[in-house]
Amino acid sequence: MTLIPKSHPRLNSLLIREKLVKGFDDNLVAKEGLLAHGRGEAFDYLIGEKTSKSAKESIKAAAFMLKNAKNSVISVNGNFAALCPKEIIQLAKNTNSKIEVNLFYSNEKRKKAITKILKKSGAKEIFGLNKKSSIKLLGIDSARRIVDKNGIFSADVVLVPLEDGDRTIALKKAKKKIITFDLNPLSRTAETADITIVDNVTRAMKLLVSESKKELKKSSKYNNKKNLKVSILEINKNLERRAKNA
Ligand code: PTJ
Repeated sequence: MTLIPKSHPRLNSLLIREKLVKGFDDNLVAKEGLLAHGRGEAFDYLIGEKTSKSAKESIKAAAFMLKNAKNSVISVNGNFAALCPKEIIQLAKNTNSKIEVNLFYSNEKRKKAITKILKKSGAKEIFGLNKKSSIKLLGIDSARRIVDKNGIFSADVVLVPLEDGDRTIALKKAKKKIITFDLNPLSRTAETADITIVDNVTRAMKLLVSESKKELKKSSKYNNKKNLKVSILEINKNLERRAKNA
């Protein structure tokens, strides 16, 4: 671990990066996951490295959707497992959701490492590991097409963090409601999901966990397209402010 001075203005961001690099060393994160994180960091910089108003709205709507689902599933990839293992378990408990490991760059070594950290954090049952209950989802070329019959395949709501666009589109075609975390409000996943939380998954998961403990009322006003527009405008505002002070 690198020694980061506590007074560093971007301390949190650097600590998140360290977590991800450790996740790579521990076989949780794919090489490509490091690149994806770098892209995320750039967008986080643009949103000001804090949870925006529009992201808070999405978090509320996501908590409601997960709590009111018949069969919700939290899909876990390498980056998500490395960054938020405890929050994944807490969210699954609060919303009665299943947990399924589903990887873009799938390999058994990474699956084992991810399962281990989830179990260490308190997971009892993890889907996506048993080949006997796996089934192919139509419309996806990557390893992500292999899903669990009793998990993602039969879910009505799926939380897919840091996702590639193809699977989000395929899951939508399979009539599932999709919630995603994506710092990039312009990505295909962000545009396709029913609820896009434009925030760093490390901040947003903590808020989603506490929101999911509350008695919630449906937010009838929530509209993902409008919300995405607001998050782009929030970035714009942030940049204008920076330009004025430059
Ligand atoms: O573990 P695997 O094999 O399933 O692979 C996972 C990755 C992330 C490598 C894979 O899903 C991938 O390549 O994803 P993409 O297409 O790079 O998309 C990742 C999206 O997540 C990008 O839009 C990033 O901006 C965004 N992102 C990266 N880090 C964060 C993030 N969003 C929220 N919080 C982050 N910390």
